[in-house]
Amino acid sequence: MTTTIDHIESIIIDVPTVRGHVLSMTTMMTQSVVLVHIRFSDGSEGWGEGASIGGLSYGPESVESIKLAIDTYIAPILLGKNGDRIADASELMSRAIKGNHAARSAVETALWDGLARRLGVSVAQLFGGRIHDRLPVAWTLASGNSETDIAEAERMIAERRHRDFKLKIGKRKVKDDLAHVAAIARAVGDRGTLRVDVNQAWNLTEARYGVRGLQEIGCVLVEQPVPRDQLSNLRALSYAYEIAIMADEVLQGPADAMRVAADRSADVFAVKVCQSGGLAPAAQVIAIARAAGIELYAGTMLETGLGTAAATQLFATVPELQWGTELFGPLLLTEEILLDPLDYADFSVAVPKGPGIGAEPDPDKLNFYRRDRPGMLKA
Ligand code: MUC
Ligand code: MG
Repeated sequence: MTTTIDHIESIIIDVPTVRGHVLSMTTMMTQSVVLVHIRFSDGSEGWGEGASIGGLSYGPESVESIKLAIDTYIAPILLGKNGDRIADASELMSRAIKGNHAARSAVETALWDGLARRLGVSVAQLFGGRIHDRLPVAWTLASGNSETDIAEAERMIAERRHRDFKLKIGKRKVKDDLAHVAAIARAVGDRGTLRVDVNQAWNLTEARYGVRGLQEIGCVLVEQPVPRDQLSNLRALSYAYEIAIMADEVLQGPADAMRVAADRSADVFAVKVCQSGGLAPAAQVIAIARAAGIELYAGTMLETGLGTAAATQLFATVPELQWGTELFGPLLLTEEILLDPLDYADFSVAVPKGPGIGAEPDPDKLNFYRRDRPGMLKA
């Protein structure tokens, strides 16, 4: 009997962060995400998540637009369709909906979760089977203050939670950012590695000065130093310096991955499930990188444990993640929303065993944090 997609619900939740997360384009005090719940005709269920960062300051999608795309455009074309035929559903979505990768990704993930649960296997199993049981996890230092960041790094190293640190820079003058990175580099020494994410904030002149300075400090990688539409500037930096240049915002799925790989405009890809348009498109981005000899890093849109669990399922199947992962999203939030939280220890996260993505939300937490919580609308 065919298992059809019977019901698709999208829920915006807003969860406070453990501290202000200062990025070049905004400061986050809360992370908002969209959770997608699909019910199938045989009674099975699937969960997915779509996220953005700082409203519309990071990219073209916000949680409000993700929800609207799902409710108004995606759900109507998928309801009644065969839930086991994810390739078909994905093709329907990409023909009817341009862009909106996080929205499509949230639904696609819920379809994979549902299918894997029905088969009694993990999503990793559907992507070829896990190679890794645990994945290394970096942490982002982004309090906006060097001393606070150093204290945070010390704590993370002492707790054996993280030893690879990504510093968010690009908001201050380049020379002030270099002083900030140098202070943290001196404190961390060879107990960890430092990378920076500029979130597109530099022009080419700033980037040349900044990347050279970062290289001299001993920082090992610079993420998306220039705007996403300036591919030739990204390429100029990749060829001019030894320090690794990583593409993030420029990678909005396999077609972009192909463009960046074609003339090797970056040394490393930050692969994000949401930004790629789903687990299968992210797998294609990974395949393009591997074919081009571009190194890999599992990026995050600061998803809750749900989206993070889904991402671990895919990245567990990748032979080599040369730069590890930053799948720390749930740790940035004041509250864990999963029934069974992800296991972070020994500088790594365990890939949940499944079935499905191996995670589901705690209904009480969901009810508490949902934006449309009864009583909240009238307040
Ligand atoms: C980004 O641009 O990579 C990932 C980690 C973090 O702290 O922010 C995000 C966004
Ligand atoms: Mg980034």
